[in-house]
Amino acid sequence: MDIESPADAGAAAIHNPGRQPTRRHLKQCPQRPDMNRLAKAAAVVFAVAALPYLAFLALYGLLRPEGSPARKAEGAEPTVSIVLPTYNEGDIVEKKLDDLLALDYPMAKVELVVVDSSDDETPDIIREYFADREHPELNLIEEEERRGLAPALNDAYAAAENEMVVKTDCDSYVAEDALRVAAANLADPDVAAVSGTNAEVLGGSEVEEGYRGVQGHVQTLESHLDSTLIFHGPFSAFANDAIVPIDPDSIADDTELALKIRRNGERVVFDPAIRYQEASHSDFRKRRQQKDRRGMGLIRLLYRQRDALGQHGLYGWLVLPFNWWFMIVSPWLVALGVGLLTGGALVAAGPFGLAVPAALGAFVWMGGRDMLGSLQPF
Ligand SMILES: Nc1nc2c(ncn2[C@@H]2O[C@H](COP(=O)(O)OP(=O)(O)O)[C@@H](O)[C@H]2O)c(=O)[nH]1
Ligand SMILES: [Mg+2]
Repeated sequence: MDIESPADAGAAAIHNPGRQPTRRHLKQCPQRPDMNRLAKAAAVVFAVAALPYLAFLALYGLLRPEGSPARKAEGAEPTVSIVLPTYNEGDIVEKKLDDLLALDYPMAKVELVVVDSSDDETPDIIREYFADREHPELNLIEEEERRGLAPALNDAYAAAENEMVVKTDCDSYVAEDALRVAAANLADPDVAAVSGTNAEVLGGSEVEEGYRGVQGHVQTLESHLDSTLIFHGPFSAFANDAIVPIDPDSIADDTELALKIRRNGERVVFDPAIRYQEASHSDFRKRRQQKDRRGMGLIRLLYRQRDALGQHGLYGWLVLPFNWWFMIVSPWLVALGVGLLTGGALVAAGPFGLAVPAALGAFVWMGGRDMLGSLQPF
């Protein structure tokens, strides 16, 4: 962009009273190199940040993956251990038990392993609920004191005796056919773990198989390439003989277990036909804290398991690098790009240049409050 200096403007006005810039004048005008360079650098940084996403999109278009990649065996009916960790869930645990007992599965083949660290009436409610029930069998592990979710889960997994182990959170509800669909996936000898999708409606045939969200598409593609990374707290199913202990301080417990199983050589996949509903905090601040904690847990897990990069086939060559890019690298690149763009805008427009970070701040603020409509996935 050509901008004249005051001295140039004076000279041009003398030779060219109509103040039309001459060709010579245009050529000689000094540039504002800083702004140009900053804007160009920002464009390059944004383009680099976007590249892996575009590559992933292209791969998706090429492969058009649908559903689970497992060779599913409909009718598979292994014995099942449902693992339910509870911490002060007195208000909702009964509804959760109702939900589990309503699952379409022979309850004689199911045991429920509850690991409880509560100091409220949760364990009493559970004991009373099962007092006159024969099935499913209850194994209630009561912790003396709360040590955190990961050690509690390790104990519950060690106690689980059946072939398929399903981990579920107390504040979530699972579609009636979820155990059957999970069992069909695990019947594939190459697959040792499967997770599902957060669905708007449970149990209705009006719900399509496919999950419309971006994450569902990404996890479907990852699974078809090899295995997916993220496993979800409301429903994750594992082959019992594939389970290994997770780090006692793990925050991303379900994902960590799946990742370790993949590292041991078996596939861990996503099936959009497994549906659950997760209650989210109505309080914005709590929801934000929950998302931040989960995000930090995943980032820490990726970092701790960084030696898996480049190992284990396409999982270590594509899936893990993509998640590194998504969660760790590209956010910093975007921040750098915004910084450069803001610098350029400040040079060009003075204080008005602050409109750039202000617009981005508003976008992030609205995104945090689910106010972006169809732009929300961004
Ligand atoms: N046994 C046990 N269960 C826990 C502990 N902390 C959380 N939970 C349970 O783990 C599940 C997931 O916890 P939640 O607070 O919903 O995690 P979030 O969904 O990630 O915010 C719930 O069923 C909790 O009751 C703990 O320290 N010990
Ligand atoms: Mg929860």
